[in-house]
Amino acid sequence: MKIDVLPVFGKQTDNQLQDTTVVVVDVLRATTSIICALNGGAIKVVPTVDAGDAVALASRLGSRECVLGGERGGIKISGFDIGNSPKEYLSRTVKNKTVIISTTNGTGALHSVKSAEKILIGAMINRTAVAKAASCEGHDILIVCAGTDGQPSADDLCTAGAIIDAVRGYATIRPGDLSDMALICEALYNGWKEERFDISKTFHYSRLTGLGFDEDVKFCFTPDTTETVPQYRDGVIIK
Ligand code: 3SL
Ligand code: MG
Repeated sequence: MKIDVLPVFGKQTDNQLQDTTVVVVDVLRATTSIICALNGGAIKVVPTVDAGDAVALASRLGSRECVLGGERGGIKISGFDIGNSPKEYLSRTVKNKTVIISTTNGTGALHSVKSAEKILIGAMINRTAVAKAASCEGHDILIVCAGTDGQPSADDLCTAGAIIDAVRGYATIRPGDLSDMALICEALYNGWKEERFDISKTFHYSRLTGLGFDEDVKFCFTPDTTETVPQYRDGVIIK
């Protein structure tokens, strides 16, 4: 089983998405929040790239049916019900509702791979569960990272490494199966786990703590707190 990591979405070829299980990662914070929405009882999550599309869909469905969530630059979009804190998505607000979410990078990453047959939602909180689900598919795995504003983001790369490390428990990985980027991500994860690499100094992580989201980043970087592995299909994310 070959494993590759795309450090920033958007550069994959259609070939790379064929016969491949795709895992989309935006650990800070979109994919973590999406997992939380489904754990919080949301019926489904609809990701949109454009905030205006999210608003239009929400007004079609009506406020009884849906919750409108999202951020730009980490801050809740004006007029939206909630921002992008995972804990907002675990709250009663989302129970039995359709969650419509638009975020700076994460929802773009999801849209960029929508032609793939199997798309799983990955984060640190479900790293072992998503690794197991991806391994069980028996195809090669491509981890697509959201990145931050078009640049690779250490938080996503570290999470990709955490997922690859967990895949080792479910599949045989032979020499040459991991791409250089996959090996780099795994090394980064091991550095973080062994406290040699301080993730809190990296750009997006420290931007979020600067905005007061210390609890969020701690939550997002606590491994294996859930077994939920959402799937993205036909524009909708379900458990
Ligand atoms: O980029 C995204 O999609 C967001 O998850 C970014 S933030 O963590 O909410 O700032
Ligand atoms: Mg991110």
